[in-house]
Amino acid sequence: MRRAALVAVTLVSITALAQSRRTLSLAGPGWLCDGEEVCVPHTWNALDGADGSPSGEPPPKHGMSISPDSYVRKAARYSRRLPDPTPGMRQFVRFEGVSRKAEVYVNGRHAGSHAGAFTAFAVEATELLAATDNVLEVVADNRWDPDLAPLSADYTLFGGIYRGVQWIETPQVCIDPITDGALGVDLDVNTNGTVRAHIRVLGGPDEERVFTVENHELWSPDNPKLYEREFSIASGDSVSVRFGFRTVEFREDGFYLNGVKRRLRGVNRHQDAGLCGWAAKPDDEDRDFALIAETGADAVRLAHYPQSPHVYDICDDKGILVWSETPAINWLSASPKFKANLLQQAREMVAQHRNHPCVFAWSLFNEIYNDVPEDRAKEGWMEDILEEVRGEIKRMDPSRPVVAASDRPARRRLNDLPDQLAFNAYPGWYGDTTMEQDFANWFAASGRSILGISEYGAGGNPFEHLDPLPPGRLDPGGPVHPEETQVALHAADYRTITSDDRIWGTFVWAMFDFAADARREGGKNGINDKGLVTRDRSVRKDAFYFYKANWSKEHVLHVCSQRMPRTSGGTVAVVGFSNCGDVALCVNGHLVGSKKPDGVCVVEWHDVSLAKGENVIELHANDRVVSRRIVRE
Ligand code: ADA
Repeated sequence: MRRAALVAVTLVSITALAQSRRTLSLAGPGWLCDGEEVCVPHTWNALDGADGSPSGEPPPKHGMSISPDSYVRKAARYSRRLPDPTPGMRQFVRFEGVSRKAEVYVNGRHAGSHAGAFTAFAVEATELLAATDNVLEVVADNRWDPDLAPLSADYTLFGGIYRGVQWIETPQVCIDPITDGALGVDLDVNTNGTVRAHIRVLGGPDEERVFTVENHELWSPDNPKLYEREFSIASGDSVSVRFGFRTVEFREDGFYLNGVKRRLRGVNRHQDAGLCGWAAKPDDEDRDFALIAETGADAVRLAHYPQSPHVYDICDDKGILVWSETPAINWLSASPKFKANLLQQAREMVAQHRNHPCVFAWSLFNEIYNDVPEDRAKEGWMEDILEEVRGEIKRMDPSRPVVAASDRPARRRLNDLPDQLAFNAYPGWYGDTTMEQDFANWFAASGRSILGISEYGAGGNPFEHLDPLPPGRLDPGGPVHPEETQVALHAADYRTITSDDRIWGTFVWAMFDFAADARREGGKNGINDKGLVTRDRSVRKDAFYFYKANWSKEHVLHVCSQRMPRTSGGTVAVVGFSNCGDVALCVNGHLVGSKKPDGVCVVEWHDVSLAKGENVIELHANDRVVSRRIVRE
């Protein structure tokens, strides 16, 4: 009898040993959402999240209220069949992102919950499964919740199971897929070639591994060298992790990567990927980062929250440095539950993305300025919350600097929290200052020797044009956002930026137009149109070519206002960008003149005479590169 029992135990453990981890994607068809067949990733706001149709629905109680938005906020029930479990294995379901809260059920029994739209989480289903015909249900809820970050923002909070979902089967003793939604292996990578791995184990003690990679190369934008290692434990379970060797550091005079000073040339990206909203597929994200790489940018700010795991992988692959941000934006709440939620989301961000060499900094907040009336009297409470969040990030990852994006130079205690501070500024768009004046103000107020610019830019509708531009500032909330204004403000800002060595990095607001359902401006409701590329990714605006000319190694010659059909008054302004040396302007085949681009690759001619009817305006450089626009007078 005893012998029989021993054999049985041995057999079970041999079976477990023989069975390694099995991961299946649950994305694609096979899902119902409130009874309708859908494909996951899915959002129910793909159509209404950026249509800007006013509904008269009041804004959420403490939400930012540019004007009422009108996209559906609800709790929706998703369901699908699960694969049959393999006997003797443990089963988990991992969600890369459910907006904004999730309750998960297996065969009608509660399996877990998660609050926060931007980080992954996993639930264990093992004990809830039958041999076959198992049903997964997820209630996804994008309604406003006073205890859930963010409390306010201008971007649309699309609802749904909007990222990938995986079914994971492991041996009984397994690498922990639950804690903080991370993969269970934390690496400390040293540029001397040594890697320390901490493996979290469910059903057994955690394990440590130390190994050395000989003759390793450093990871950088110029050489995004990655290594991959599989970590196995005795039960047979294993997880593969990619990593890279690099150092990031801020000194008195700027940012250093691998000991070499580098001024970051960055853009901001929201995860809204055009017509699918937040329900982006890997191909959508590949396309976005191909466009970002085309500009020559070497950095991206993932505004204003952690984005999908694939995004971090792309940035590792392409050598794009990542500013990764918590969802603390605009409003905080003094409620303990809110603080707990923000801490949890910050913890998950660090735990899930810490192994990526692309991440150069964790960002603590964006534009914290407001308090709910009942909290207003409590002095310093927002700073207290953020100080705790900062402490948690530092405890988990002392190797990376903490940054933040401020728009309040006077809030010294808030601005002192991050290791490195950056400002959001819209000179000439929202304010009447110049970038020089903003710099003077920020440096004086912060007492810092270096600063970043986390946002700058202007609205630009590529189908709205003005020549000449009216004097003074346009109404940013008004119906006209001419493409020419966007170009003029970017060029002016960038001239100032490049002439000041104290700026460690800059991030254009934004790479792509994005859903902001409450906005009614710029001739197209429901979007924030400060992108360099339209929301559907079909039009690279003129400002895109401004950065491409400045940053890319490719030859760029671009004449602006190509979509301006006509003008009047007998003359036109011609603005172009060139990184190919002198530029000649020809109108209807006649040479008007030749110019050297200025320090930010701009050439411009004012009051260029036109003939009646159609005029062909060409820029020439190096005999061969020509850019052309046609305008009717
Ligand atoms: C702020 C905010 C961004 C963006 C921007 C704008 O700076 O941080 O989220 O919305 O304003 O376009 O107005």
